[in-house]
Order: sequence, then C-alpha cells, then structure tokens
Amino acid sequence: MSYFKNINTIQFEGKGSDNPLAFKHYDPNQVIMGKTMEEHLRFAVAYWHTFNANGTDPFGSATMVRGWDQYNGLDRAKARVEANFEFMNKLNIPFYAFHDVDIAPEGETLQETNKNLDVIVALLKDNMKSSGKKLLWNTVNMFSNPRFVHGAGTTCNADVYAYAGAQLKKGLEVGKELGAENYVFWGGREGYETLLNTDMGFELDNLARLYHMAIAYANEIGFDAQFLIEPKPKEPTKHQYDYDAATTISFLQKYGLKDHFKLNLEANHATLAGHTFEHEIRTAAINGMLGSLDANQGDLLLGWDTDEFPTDLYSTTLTMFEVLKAGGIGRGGVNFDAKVRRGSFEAEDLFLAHIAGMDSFAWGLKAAAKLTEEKILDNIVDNRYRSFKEGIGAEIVSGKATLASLEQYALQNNPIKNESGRQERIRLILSEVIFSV
Ligand code: XLS
Ligand code: CA
Ligand code: CA
Repeated sequence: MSYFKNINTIQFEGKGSDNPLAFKHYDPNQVIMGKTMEEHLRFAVAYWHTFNANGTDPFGSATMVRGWDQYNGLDRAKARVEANFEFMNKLNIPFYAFHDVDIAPEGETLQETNKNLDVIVALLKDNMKSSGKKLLWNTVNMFSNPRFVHGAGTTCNADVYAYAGAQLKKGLEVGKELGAENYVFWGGREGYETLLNTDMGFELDNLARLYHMAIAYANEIGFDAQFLIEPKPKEPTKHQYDYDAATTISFLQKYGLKDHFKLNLEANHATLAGHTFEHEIRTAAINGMLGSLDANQGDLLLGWDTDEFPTDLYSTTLTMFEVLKAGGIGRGGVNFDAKVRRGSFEAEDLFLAHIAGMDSFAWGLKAAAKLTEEKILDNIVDNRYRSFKEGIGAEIVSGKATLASLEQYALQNNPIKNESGRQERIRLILSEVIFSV
C-alpha cells in the first residue's frame, strides 16, 4: 500500500528548477572535498515527528490525519513501517531514527510491550534488508509514561529505576538487532525542579551507574554502536542535568565515562542553552566528542523547543563548516529532529519540509567547503593569533615562558597595541560566500 501516492521520487534538478518537489542543491552524488554529499550529510528521518506527530498542541487537537491513522494498535505500527520506507525511498534518505514507543505501542506490562517491539523490529529488519536503509540511532523513551514523573535514571524511586534499566536493556537489544550505528541517551526527565526535595549528587551518581550498566551490557551482547548523550538545558525539567556540551562532558569525565560516549548535538537545544549550534559543535569537537547532529532550528521570538525544519543558511553553513573542520561526522549523521508546523498538515508538507532541510544543508555544505578550501576564515583566524608565532608569543606556546620572563618583556613593551577584530566585515564576506555557491 502507498501512503504518498501522489508523490514521485524526488530528483535533483538543480538551481534553475521551479519544481517544488525537486532538490535544487542536494545532489547526493556531487563530490565535495573528496566525498559525495550523501557521505558528508548522512541524512536521517526522525520517526516520531514524521510518523507519530499529528499537530496536537496544548490548545487544540490533531490537524494531521495520515493514511496510517485508519488503523489502530499494532496494525497502525505496521502501517507506519511501510510509510517510513516509502518516504525514505522517495526522498532518497539513507537513515532513520526512533524511540521504542514511536515504533510499537506500549502494552499493559513490560512483557507485552517487548512482544510488540519484537513484531515491529522484525518487520523493520526485513524492510531494511530489502531497501538498504540504515538505522542512524535508536533510543528509549523514558520520559512520556507517567511512571517517569520523577525521572528514570535520576528518579527517587528504585522500582522506576529498575524499570528504566529493563527498558534500556531492550533498547540495546533492538539496536543490535537492527545494526544501529549509534545509540542515543536523551535525559528527558533527568533533571529536577527544586533542591527542596532533591539530592542532586545522588541522582547524578545513579545516572552514571545506569550508563556503566549500559556499557557493560552492550559489551556483553556485542552491540558496537557509538553511544551518544544529547544535551538540552531545560524542557521538560527546569534544570536538565545534561545542560549543554560542556556540562555533559564534565559529567562524563567525572564518572569515567568519557571514552565510551560522544555527543548528539541539537540546534534548538543549543539555542535554549544560550549558545549557537556552532559553539556546541566546536565545544564537542575540541574535546574529541563530536558524535552526531539533530538538525532543526528554534524561534528566537518564542524560546521553547519548536523543532522547526532548518532553513537558516547562515546556521547550516557554519554547522557544516564545523563538521568539515572536525574531519567529518563519522558514524553520526544529520537527523531531522524537526516537525512540520501545525498549519502545514498535508502529507505533501512532510516532503516539502524535508526537501527544505536537505537543500539548506546541501547549500550550507557547499558554502562551508568554499570557506574551508579557500581558507577564508582560517586565514583571518591565523592572522589574528600571529603574535603567538614568534618572539614572546612563541615562547608562551612552547612552554619556555615563566611569569618572570613575561614580566621582563612587559616592562619594556610599552605601549601595547591591539587590532580590530573586524566582525562586521567578516559577516559580509560570509554572506558573499553563501550567495556565490
Ligand atoms: C527532545 C529531544 C529528543 C531526543 C531523543 O527534545 O530532542 O527528541 O532527540 O529522545
Ligand atoms: Ca533531539
Ligand atoms: Ca528538540
């Protein structure tokens, strides 16, 4: 059965095309800096936003009725699997990502939930085999069910912690069965509202214990996915423990977990943390922790996690610039953790939104490659730090300088001269590059 009957395979038609159902920039086979666009970008469909979301918001009910909504329970879950592979094929997207509860309905008991998962996982596996599509990552949702009201790995209730462990164990088994490239931990309810009732240190110790158990079990079953933690500063809890890249890295370091994890960074989460996406990516990269990207954008006029499709070319360019600088995204990818707006309720909007995101990232990649190959920013940055290449600067970098030698230099170096950072000029150069590719 086809869920997107009126839509044909989306082709690359190039910049001159006015066909809304075609790529203008994303040409999967175009080689850029020695790799195809497809290899650089490793796009993924987020199952939850594309096949589960229905436009519900706190003020109104669903606006999106999809072909699979004619079914219920496991039948609907099976229909979504079919829709997912048709969608990926038509858009030529190689990867997808899901939470356990996105793919199969929760049962009354853990046994029943796991049985439902087994049915759908077998179906996913068949479809992956016949289509060649891959799982970028899976995760388990330990935040929606009311049992996680006080958290999962950071709950005050040991019974809930045990349930979370069982759910995580199954998640790792599912990931192994489907050959997931990565396994994501996003701590939805891992945070707190008030210290008046919270033992923060104990909760963090417990979270680390859960991660150590996950590493042990993945080793035991031979699941070799890259483990990723996804930082987010707030929403749903007031103080999320994995606030941003830097906070998460320090947590991993403290608990001896750093060598077992990398980070899954999301653009909208960076905004909520008061950072740019490129800041988060650079923070991860300089610590050897860049894992994967959740591509979306927030709205600065709103201030919550709006998960919009990424269309801001300055951001996609600087994102891909950071990725190229880091030597590529490795086993990670660019996962569209993004949802169509409530008013964009037609099935065709799912395609148009993904095309907008893919073209914006392809455009950003082309501009980033130009910035990199022509060393446009590198030359500016190199020049800015040139005082560390010789004289006293070189002595500082080589480790020869002491406070006494710095004093001796400073005493005779008067007055000190600084130079302009020229950011306004550089921003215009960036615009010129983006609109030249
Ligand atoms: C929510 C997160 C979530 C993770 C996976 O804000 O982005 O969707 O990516 O649990
Ligand atoms: Ca995300
Ligand atoms: Ca988000």
